[in-house]
Amino acid sequence: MQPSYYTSMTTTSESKVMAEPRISSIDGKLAEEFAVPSHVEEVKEKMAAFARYHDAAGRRVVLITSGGTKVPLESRTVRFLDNFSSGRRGASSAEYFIDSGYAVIFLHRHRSLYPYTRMFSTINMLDALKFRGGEGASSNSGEVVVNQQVLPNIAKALKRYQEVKEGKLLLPIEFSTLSEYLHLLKAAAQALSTIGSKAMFYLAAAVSDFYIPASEMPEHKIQSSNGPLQLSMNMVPKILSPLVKDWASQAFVISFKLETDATILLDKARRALDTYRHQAVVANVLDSRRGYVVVVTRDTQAELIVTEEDVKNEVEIEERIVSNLTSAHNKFITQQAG
Ligand code: PAZ
Repeated sequence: MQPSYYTSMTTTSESKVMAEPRISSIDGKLAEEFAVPSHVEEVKEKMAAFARYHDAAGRRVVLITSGGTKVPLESRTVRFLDNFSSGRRGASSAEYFIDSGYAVIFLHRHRSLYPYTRMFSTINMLDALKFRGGEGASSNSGEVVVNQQVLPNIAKALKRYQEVKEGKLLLPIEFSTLSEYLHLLKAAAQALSTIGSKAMFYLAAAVSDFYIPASEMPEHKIQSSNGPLQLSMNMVPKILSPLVKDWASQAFVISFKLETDATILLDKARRALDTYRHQAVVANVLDSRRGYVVVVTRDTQAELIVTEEDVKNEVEIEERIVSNLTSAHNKFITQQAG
């Protein structure tokens, strides 16, 4: 008999008729079907201490999620489902939030783009270095220096990176798998609940909607000798629901919505707001995401655009997204206090 993952894909149609699961059932599902990372409590304490420290200094804290999740198909994982996200949006947004006075918890996919190093990610390290005195000098001094022609902006980036490190303004936390992402996001939400409305959640990661529960996953590498592979995957619990209602109910929460079909995008963004009752959705289409997004709230809709001229002037759309959201966060905090 074939194991259950060889049955045909049925989750999409089933999920349409399923009601939103109750919060407690999501908590149960997380514990039962998604392996808990061994360091989750330690990371939670680190995040809570970070939030306390910056709150005492009068700083707001934003939790940014960034990059794509990895969904294993086997428990001794050889193969997994992944997605396109580079982490650029999360990494660049982290820099703009810090420039706007926030402290940032950067929950990101291992090896995705990282604040301050992101612009150098495509450069081969050995092309960026040279021997002092030029090529012929290699055997003499052996002293290695940066090739400023390859890395013209390195000094500026290094200076800013060191200032941020000195000010303890960036707390990087890594995930790879969907399970790690879900448990660490829950831990982050609980850790930030102590600072109430001064916490912002900026959920830019591209998170899988489908997974194979641990109990149904084959242990060993799936064998091609069994014939064509048909996968049946479960729906990932909608973690935004307990995050907004339970774990961080005072916080300012922004989700992101990505579609490839522009005609359904705004409708889906509004539906997400209706369902989860959070503060805003940043809606974007895959191909145009670097130049156009819409920030949707219950009463407003703001189109943010970066033109070719802006790009020549090194303006990035994340600067505009962050500016829009930090203003909205200000208003939110004032309203909550009043
Ligand atoms: O990581 P990136 O810069 O390549 O892309 C950013 C993005 C498109 C993943 C983000 O803007 C986004 O829409 N995240 C949510 C994706 C989703 O709906 O699942």
